[in-house]
Amino acid sequence: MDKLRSIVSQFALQGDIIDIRPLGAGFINDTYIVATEGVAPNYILQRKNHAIFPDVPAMMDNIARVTAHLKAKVEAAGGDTERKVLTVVPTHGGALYYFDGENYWAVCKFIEGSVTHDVADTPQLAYMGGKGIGRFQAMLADFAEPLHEVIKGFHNIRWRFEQWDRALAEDKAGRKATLKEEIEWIESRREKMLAFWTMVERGELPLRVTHNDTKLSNILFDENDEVLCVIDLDTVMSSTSLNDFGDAIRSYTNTGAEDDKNLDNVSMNIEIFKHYAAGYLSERRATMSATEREWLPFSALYITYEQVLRFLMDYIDGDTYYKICYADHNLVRTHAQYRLLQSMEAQYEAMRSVIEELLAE
Ligand code: ADP
Ligand code: GN1
Ligand code: MG
Repeated sequence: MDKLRSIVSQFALQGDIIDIRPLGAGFINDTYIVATEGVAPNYILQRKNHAIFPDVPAMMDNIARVTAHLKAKVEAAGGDTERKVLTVVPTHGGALYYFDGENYWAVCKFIEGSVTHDVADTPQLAYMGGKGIGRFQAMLADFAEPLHEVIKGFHNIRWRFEQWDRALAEDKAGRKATLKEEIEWIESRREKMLAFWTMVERGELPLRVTHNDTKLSNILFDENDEVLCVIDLDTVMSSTSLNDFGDAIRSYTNTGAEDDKNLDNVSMNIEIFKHYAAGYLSERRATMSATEREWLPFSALYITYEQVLRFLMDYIDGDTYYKICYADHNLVRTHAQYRLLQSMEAQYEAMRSVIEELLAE
């Protein structure tokens, strides 16, 4: 606590600190809420995962520029710039982060009266989430400056296969021999997934400013399920907007948990798919290319497949990337996400019909 206090004291905060407590259950960073006395704002303190984000200053530069752009948009529309966009709090010296010799830290304002959800249990919530991500992308459509690539090839399956081939060759944890079936899940779909990414490489799918981690818990809602703002901006980069759609579908439509041990719980809920897509298209429809529209349903398969690969690869590597809670956690996640992928594949034509109907409206 004293250590955290001394870190927080580097930042230009208002008010006296009462308490610093851990918050949330992200897989990557360590998040704390910093409570202050009286009317001063409360804050979020995060230890940014330097092993995963090799260039934290570049990442914070992306976040600062993107949030400045969003604030200008919200202000122009007469919205509340304190609640509808994340506010990064600099250090006393004006830096966007503090390096304590070992770790990188960053602070933003805590948005009061906000809630996050782990499960999209109502169609309304899915619709609102889709609208929130659609609006986020729409507001950033005229952001023309280049963004730093904070994690190399984040949703680039060609790069993921390079990592994958290396992981299999090295077999660091000696687990490969037990994973024949799971490895085949990946290999049997390799060409299909590469074909999708080839469209991005050829410019057939345009590059846009994207969030890249659009799971439900990365949106703050108000008490009426209206979206306040999109958070966890660490991975904001340039990519295909379809990744944000696909990753949200992976997260929202799952009838089970991402790490469900009971695979019977896991499937894709097509109703939730429909409502998320309706919300998303209400903001994005006019600005999407024909190719983007065509590949919306496939993006859900692509990102879910990528997630199966990433969890399995981390298991093969000996659990070095994702935080785990027990020994086989990454393998359990692999199986649960694979079950979701199978459910999406089984409902692929239904997803296509939903999108066609929505676009015909
Ligand atoms: P991680 O990268 O570890 O997922 P997040 O940035 O998503 O970290 O934050 C973790 C959780 O902390 C969020 O799901 C949300 O509940 C809460 N949180 C983060 N930032 C804010 C904020 N500015 N205001 C209110 N709650 C927040
Ligand atoms: C991580 O940071 P968090 O927990 O929101 C990961 C995502 C994965 C997700 C799986 C930087 O997201 O890519 O999809 O876990 N973020 C990073 O739940 O790797
Ligand atoms: Mg998060």
